[in-house]
Amino acid sequence: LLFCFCFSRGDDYILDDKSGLGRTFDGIGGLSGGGATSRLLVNYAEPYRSQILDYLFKPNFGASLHILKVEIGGDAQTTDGTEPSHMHYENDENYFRGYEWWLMKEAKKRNLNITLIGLPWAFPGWVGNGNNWPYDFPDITANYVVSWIVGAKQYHDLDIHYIGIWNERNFDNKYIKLLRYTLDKAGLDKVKIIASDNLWEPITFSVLHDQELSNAVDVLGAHYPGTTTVMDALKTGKTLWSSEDYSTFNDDIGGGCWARILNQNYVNGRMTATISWNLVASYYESLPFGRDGLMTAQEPWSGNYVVESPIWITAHTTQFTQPGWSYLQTVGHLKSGGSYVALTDRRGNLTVVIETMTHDHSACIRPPLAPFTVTPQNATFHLKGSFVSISQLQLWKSRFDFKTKKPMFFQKLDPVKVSDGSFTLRLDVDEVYTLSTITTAQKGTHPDPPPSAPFPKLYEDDFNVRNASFTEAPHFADQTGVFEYFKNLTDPGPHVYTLRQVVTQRPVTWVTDADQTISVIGDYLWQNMTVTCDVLIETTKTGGVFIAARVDKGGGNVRNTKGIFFWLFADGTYKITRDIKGETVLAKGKSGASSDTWHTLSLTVKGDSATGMLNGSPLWEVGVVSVPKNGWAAIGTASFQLAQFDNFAVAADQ
Ligand code: 147
Ligand code: CA
Repeated sequence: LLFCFCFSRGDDYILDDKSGLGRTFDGIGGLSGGGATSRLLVNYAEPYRSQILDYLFKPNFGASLHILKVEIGGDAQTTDGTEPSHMHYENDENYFRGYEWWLMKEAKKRNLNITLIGLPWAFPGWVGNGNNWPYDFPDITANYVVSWIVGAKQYHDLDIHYIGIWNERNFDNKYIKLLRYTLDKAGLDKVKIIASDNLWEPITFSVLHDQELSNAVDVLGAHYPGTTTVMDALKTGKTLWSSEDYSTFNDDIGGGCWARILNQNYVNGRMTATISWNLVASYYESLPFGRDGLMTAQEPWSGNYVVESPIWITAHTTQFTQPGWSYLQTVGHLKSGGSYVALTDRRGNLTVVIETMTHDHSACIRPPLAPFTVTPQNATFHLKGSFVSISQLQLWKSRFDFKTKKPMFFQKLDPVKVSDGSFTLRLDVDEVYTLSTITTAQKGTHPDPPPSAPFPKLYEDDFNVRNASFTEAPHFADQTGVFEYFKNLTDPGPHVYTLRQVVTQRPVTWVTDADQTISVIGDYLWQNMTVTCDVLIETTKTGGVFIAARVDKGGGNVRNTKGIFFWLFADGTYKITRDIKGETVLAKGKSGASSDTWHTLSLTVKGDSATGMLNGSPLWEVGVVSVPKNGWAAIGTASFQLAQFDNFAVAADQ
């Protein structure tokens, strides 16, 4: 009898607000960019594109995110591509480039209260005045960033709530203070500053030792904090965020990582916001960090997308609490492993989120996860203080099932009856529970999207788009430089609408961009293919462009890209190389080509050989060593120079 009695009760946990509350909750978010992580999303046809956005942002539907953080495009490679700047050149301003404006508006359409954040990874070259450094002329950098915030309001009616410094790179105290001053002067005193989107140190040290800097900084944002902070960060009294986190392959272990850190970033590190890199995996999966998003939408050509487990794990928190709620002081670890957090709106509502993720099913990409054990347990929660008279709580459950691979996510169960102010739960391992007085949560669904399909084997684009909704042509993923739709006002006809590479100076980079520009497209598994494109070199003498096949790298590795590159130069020569650097030359010769006149290039790669044509006539033929075996098609330029492309076509064999 005694045995049964002990067994029915669990370990005891108190949920109480009598001795005050914990920190204010700031929300859960997703990060678009750093870089080009939403590139393919914009090319989805309706209704699929709206469905994806619903799963991300619609309240009481899916992830129902509270925060959207975006990259401020800097024309440079920032992980999975480049994003365009609103100021390519010093005298240039355009607030309609790229897709982050559109994304912010779509997010806000669904959730008027969404918190918006901007952060630069890279800057156009002129911001550094020729140096690969944004702080030599801090006034230029501050004005550049503030222009982006002003443009967001002026052209899109978007209020940016937080602004960052320089992603995972050095900060400069003088610059941060100047940014604060410049914001205030522009009437943007409500825009808060996050610093420094890197580690807890040295920003914490600087804030502790410099009162003026401390006054300028509102939030200490750390990346991949491993759920912990440092004593000095707590000592600053500042709001603490995990301003970039997750970056884990979005299978169920990725979902487990997300479940664990969403709770434990507060339990262990007192962080009141967590932002996922990335929001949605909408970039070619063979680029770096493939599928590291809350869900996957990497096939605009098929319309297929996948709502992955992190979406429903997010819902466990986001649908039951809002920015402005408070954590209770009574949060913590469970006796047999796992954690619980509790939040209140201070008007009687209560939300409890419990996770029991095991070590091996919740490891994130970084940092390494120290061993711990989780075993099944009973947990009894005692409601005290304002919560004492709550009689029932809504109950939602996710169960990762790594054994039978039949997981179940975000399922509504019968409400839990609270008797004598307490309730007991039987917790198995690898589960997530939400208990809440909030009754509005829903597991949203849209009809299944079309089935997955590879990139079409025959693909062409004449770029003849009169009123493009986006500046970039579908499916081209810029890896160095920026390729935009362009209108040639003086062209007699065939090439009025083209695609143009527009970055003319090496940016202040985040990783090492190539010395050439390149945009990739197609299927990474392609081997044999014919790539055809009309090209216009705009730079006399030193100008040059290429088309390429079997292009094997992008992202931070773009400098080391290999493939088969067919180059045409303004000096009347051509070259075939095995690399973007142009070092391994397979053939070269005279072409008779020059700048300012259109040429048609065609490149066919089959097995171990390749052939090329210029203006419809065979120009060269080589036996190519079959490395790389496969890769994307690509276009590009020989340096940061203007050039145009038209009537792109690719025909792949397999
Ligand atoms: C972050 C970047 O901020 C993102 O743009 C994206 O590249 C993401 C991919 O995981 O990572 O950068 C980091 C790169 C390396 C480390 C941490 C963050 N690291 O080695 O600890
Ligand atoms: Ca055209």
